[in-house]
Amino acid sequence: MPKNVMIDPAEARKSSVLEFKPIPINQYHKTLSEELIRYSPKDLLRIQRDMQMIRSFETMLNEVKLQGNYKGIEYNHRGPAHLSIGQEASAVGQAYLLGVDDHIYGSHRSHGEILAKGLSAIDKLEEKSLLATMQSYFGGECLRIVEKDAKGNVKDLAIDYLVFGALAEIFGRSAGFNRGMGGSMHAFFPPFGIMPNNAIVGGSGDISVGAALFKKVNGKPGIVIANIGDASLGCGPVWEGMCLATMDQYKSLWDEAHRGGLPLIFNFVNNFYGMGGQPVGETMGFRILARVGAGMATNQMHAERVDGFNPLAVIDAIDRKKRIIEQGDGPVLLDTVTYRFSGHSPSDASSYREKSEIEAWQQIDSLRVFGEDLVKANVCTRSDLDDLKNWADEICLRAFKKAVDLQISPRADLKKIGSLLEQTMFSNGSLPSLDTKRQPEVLLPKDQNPRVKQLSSRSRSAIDEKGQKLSKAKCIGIRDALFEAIFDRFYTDPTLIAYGEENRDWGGAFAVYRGLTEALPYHRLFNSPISEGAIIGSAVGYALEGGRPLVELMYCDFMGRAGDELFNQLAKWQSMSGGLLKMPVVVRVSVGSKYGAQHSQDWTSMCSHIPGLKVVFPATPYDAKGLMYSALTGTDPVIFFESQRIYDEPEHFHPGGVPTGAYEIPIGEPDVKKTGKDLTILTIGATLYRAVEAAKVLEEKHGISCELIDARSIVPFNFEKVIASVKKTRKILLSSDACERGSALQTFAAKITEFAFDELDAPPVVVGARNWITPADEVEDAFFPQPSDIIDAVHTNIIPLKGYSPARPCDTAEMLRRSREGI
Ligand SMILES: Cc1ncc(C[n+]2csc(CCOP(=O)(O)OP(=O)(O)O)c2C)c(N)n1
Ligand SMILES: [Mg+2]
Repeated sequence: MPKNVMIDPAEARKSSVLEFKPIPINQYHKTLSEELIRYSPKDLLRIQRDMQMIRSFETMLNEVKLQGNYKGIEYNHRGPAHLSIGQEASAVGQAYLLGVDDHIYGSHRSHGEILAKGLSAIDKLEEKSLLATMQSYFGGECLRIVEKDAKGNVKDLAIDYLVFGALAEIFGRSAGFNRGMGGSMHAFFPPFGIMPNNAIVGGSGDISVGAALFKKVNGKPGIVIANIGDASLGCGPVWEGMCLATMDQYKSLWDEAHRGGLPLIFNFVNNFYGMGGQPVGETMGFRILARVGAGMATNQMHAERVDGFNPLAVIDAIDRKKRIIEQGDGPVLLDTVTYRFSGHSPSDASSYREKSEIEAWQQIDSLRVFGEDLVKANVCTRSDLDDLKNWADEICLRAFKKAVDLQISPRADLKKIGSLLEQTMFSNGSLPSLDTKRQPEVLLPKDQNPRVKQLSSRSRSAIDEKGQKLSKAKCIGIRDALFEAIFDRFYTDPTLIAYGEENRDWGGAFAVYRGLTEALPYHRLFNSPISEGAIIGSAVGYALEGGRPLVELMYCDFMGRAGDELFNQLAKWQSMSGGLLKMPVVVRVSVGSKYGAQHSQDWTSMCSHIPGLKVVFPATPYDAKGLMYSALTGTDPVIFFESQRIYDEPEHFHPGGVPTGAYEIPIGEPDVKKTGKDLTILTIGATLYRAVEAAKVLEEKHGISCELIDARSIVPFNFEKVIASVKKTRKILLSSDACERGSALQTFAAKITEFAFDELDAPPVVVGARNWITPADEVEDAFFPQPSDIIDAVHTNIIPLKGYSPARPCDTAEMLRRSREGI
C-alpha cells in the first residue's frame, strides 16, 4: 500500500486554529482517610515499609561514601552512588501496582526504583516461584550467600536477597545481580521486571520504546516504563524515542490484532535538577514538563503532572495510565514531581541550591508525612513506624556485612584466561528462532512472492554453464542474496522484525527488501521516523526483551546520529548483564560513494574499535547470504556493512554460484578468493574488486602472482589463513575504502607484523582511502584506493617493478609528510 493519507492541498492550506486540551496538574486530591476504602491497612503499611527500605538503603550508602564506614564497619566504596533520598514516594507509588511482566527501564539514579519494584514483585509472587527464581538466577550464587543467616519465610528471604543482590552489585561482587559487571548505575534484575538502568542519561528513552514494541508485536503481557530524569528531557534519544513511540501507523496501518498504541509510560522523575543545572528557569523552556506531551500525539500523550511526594497520587496515576494503555491509547507521559534531599552524589556540596529550598522540601518529607497520616488514620502507631525503620536498617546491615566481605562475596577474577568478561563479551549462540512455539505471521506463501518468482529465473553465478560471463541484470546480485537470507528468516523466526527509514514500500534504502512488503504485515516490517538513534536504541530494547530486530541505517555515515545507541548500548548490555541478557540485533549499514563527504564513509574501524560488536563486510553474494544467515541466527549484535558500489555484483568466486537454500558462513573467517604465490592482498569490502584488477596487471605485466584474501569479517577475525598465506608469499598489502589512519587495516597490519614478523620480507603495506573528507563524485577517485594506488604501493614499498613509475608518490618521505600535516 503506497499511501495512507491523501495530502489534499486545500486541507493543508486551510486556515484554522489548533487547540490543545488542558493538561492536568496535580489533580489528585484524596486524603488518606478517604482512601481507606481502596487500600487495606496492610497495603498502606507496605507502602510505608517500602519507602523506609529505600531510605535506609540510600542512607547506608551515603554514610559509606561520606564516612568510609557503616555502623562501625569500614568500607571504601570507590564507585558511584547517585542517591534518591527524598524521592522514595515516586518510586514506591510507581511500583505498587506493577507485576513482574511490567518492565521498568531507568537511569543512573535508580536504587530506589530497583528496591520498590523488587519489593512489589516479592509481594505479588508465590513463594514457590520466588524460590525458583532465586535458585536459578546465576546458579543460585546470590541465594547461597543470603540464605545462610536469613530469617523468616520465603518472602523475608527474598527481601534479603533483593537488598543483598543490589548492594553486592553496587560493590562489584560476583554474587551481585549482574555479577558485578554493572555496578551502581547499571544494576538490574529482570526476573522482577527490573530491566537495565542506564548511566547514559536519557538512554532509556528509546530502549524502552523497543521493549514496548516487543510486547506489542509479540503479544506479551505487561507495560513498559521509562524512568527518565527531568534534565534528561533535553537528550536526543528521549525525543527520538517519543517520535518512534507515537507514530500514527500503530493506530492506523497495523492490522486489527496489533492495532493500538504502545504499552509505554514515559515517566519523568522530575526532581527539578540535573546535576546542578535547573531545567526550569535555566536549561529548558517547558516550565511544566508535562507540556511536552502535547505536541507528540493527537491525544497529547495523556500527559499530566502528578505529585510524586504523595505515594497514593502516584499509584492513582499509574492505575489510570495503565487503563489508557490497555485501551490501546498509549504511550502516555507522566511528569512525576519529586525532590532529592541528597546531593547528585554524596560528594556534591549542593552549591547550586539554597539550604532553605532543601529544608522546605524536607518539611514535607513523604516518609514522615505519610507515616504521620497513617498514625492519624489509626492504621498504625508511632512505634510501628519505628519498628519498620529498625527492620529495614537491620536488613541493610545484614546485607552490608556480607557484601563487603571478600571471603563471602568475592569479585570476579578478570585476569584469568576464560574470565567472566571473556565469556560474556559475546554470547555466540545459534538460534534460528527465538520463539519456537509460535508460527511466524506472514501474508503469502513463500513461493508466491513476486521477488522470489523473479529471482528464480536468474543465474546464481556470474558465468553460465559454458563459462560465458553474463550481464549483471541476469544474475543474482548481493542485494538479492541478502534478500533471500532475510526473507527465509522471516518465515523461521516469529520475533524477527525489520524497520528503519524507507523500509516498507520503498523496499529498504537500496531495495534489499523489495518483495518483503508483500510478504509481511506492518508490525513485522515498517517505516520509522528519521530517528537513527531511536532505530538502534529501540532495537536494543526489542532484543533485551527476547526478540530479534533487523534494523537499517541508510548510510553508514548516519551512525554518527546513533553513536550512543551503537557504542554504549548495543555493544555493552550483554556483558554488563553478566551474560544474562542476549543482544541478537543485526544493524545493516551501507557504505556509499558518489555522494560526497557525508554519504561516502567506511566506518568499520569505529565499530571494530568498540568491544562487544561483531563487524562483517561481505563483498560477494555468496558471502553476503551466508553471513546474513549467521547474523540472523546468532545471539550477538552484528554491524553488517554493505557497499553500495557492488549491490548488483554477481557471484564470481564461489564455484556453482549462490546456493538457493540456507547456509551459514561463520563470522570471523576470511576467505581466499584467489590463490597466488608472490604477494598477499587482504581486502575489506568492495576494494576486493579493485584488488582483482590490480592483481591482473601485476600478474600480466610484472609476473607477480597475487593471493587475494577477502576479510569478510573484522570482529572477530581469525588470522590463520592470512598468516598461512604470508608464510608462502612473505609479503602483504591491505586495502579498504576506510580512511587509512586508525583503520581496521592498520590494526590488521600491526597484528600481522606481530604474528608473522619472521615470515615477512617487507612490512605490511596499507592502502586505504586518504585522510580527507570524501570529495564529490567527479574527483573521488583521488580519495578512494584505486588499482593504480595498489600497484604504486607494491612498487614503492614491496617489490620494485621494472620500468614502472608510480602515478602518485607513496614513499616513506611522502607518508611522513602526510602524517606531519595530519592529512
Ligand atoms: C549523556 C550523558 N550526559 C551527561 C551525563 C552526566 N550526568 C549524569 S547525571 C546528570 C544529570 C541528570 O539529571 P536528570 O536527568 O534530571 O536526573 P537526576 O540526576 O536528577 O536524577 C548528568 C548531566 C551522563 N551521565 N550522560
Ligand atoms: Mg533531575
